[in-house]
Amino acid sequence: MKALPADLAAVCRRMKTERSVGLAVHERPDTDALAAAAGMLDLFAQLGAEARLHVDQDEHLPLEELLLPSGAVTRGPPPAGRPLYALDCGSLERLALRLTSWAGIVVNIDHHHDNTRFGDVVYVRGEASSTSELVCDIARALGVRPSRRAAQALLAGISFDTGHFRHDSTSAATFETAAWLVGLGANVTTAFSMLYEQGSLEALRLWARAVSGARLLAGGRALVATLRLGDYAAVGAGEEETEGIVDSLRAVAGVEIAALVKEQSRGPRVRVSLRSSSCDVSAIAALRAGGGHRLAAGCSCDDGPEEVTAWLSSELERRLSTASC
Ligand SMILES: [Mn+2]
Repeated sequence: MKALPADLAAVCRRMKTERSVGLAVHERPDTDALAAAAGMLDLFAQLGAEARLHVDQDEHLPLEELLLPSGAVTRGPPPAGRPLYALDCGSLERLALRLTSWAGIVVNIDHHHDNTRFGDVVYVRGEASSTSELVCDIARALGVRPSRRAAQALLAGISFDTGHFRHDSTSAATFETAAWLVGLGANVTTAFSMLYEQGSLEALRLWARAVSGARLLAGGRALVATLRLGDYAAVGAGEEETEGIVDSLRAVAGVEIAALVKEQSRGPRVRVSLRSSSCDVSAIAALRAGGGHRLAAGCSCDDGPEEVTAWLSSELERRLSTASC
């Protein structure tokens, strides 16, 4: 048998000794983060350890009932000193828990290339499709087969982070992992429907408003749309119903960078989502203290939507006027 990579072996060793752990995910957790948590909850249950997912009081957990077993979430931090498993989170400051340090052991399992490598045990693979895929690697290394329910969640996590197996992070290993999950009872159609076919008519109308107002920049190499509070109100959509809009903009022929500027009524005044087919947009997000992946990143700030759109437009014009971005 091939020897396990040292970092993967270290995570497995640590997990086998646990009796009671806390899991945590990044703020505003997405399907991959929650699916990774669902997978880890299942692995710990099978290892005979008690595990719970801890998030702040006000965090919204999308698809919670579908992804997570009931009663698995605690609002607030774990008891002091308990091992904390951070999932799909680039830094300790971005956790969906107000912690800046943790007295207990921290285990960092993630696939963000800009992960700060925080924690005592670090299993980070910047090239992996998703944290859900990494949890599957851990399961196989442990010799544990996820339950059918956990397998379904993990498949959804991989589907979400790869845009259903189309982003460039989708590797042969990703397909092998998906095949393994299907073998454990997960269903691809169920995953697709859960993630991509539950939109509301209001969300579709919001998409139409964003698309119709989008502006081409840099000779057609960038496309930027802005949603203001009045846009959500006009169609009756929620502020979170913007999933997929920026990807549609990016899919236009010739567009190398797409951006969606979203005004918000709570939290930071504006959030920006960036997508690219070739350029490192995490570098643009970093200019406003954001981050993410090379081809999919985001940032937020308290300036108004017009100011942010103007700043972003000139930044994109400047970057795309040079030969490479
Ligand atoms: Mn992820």
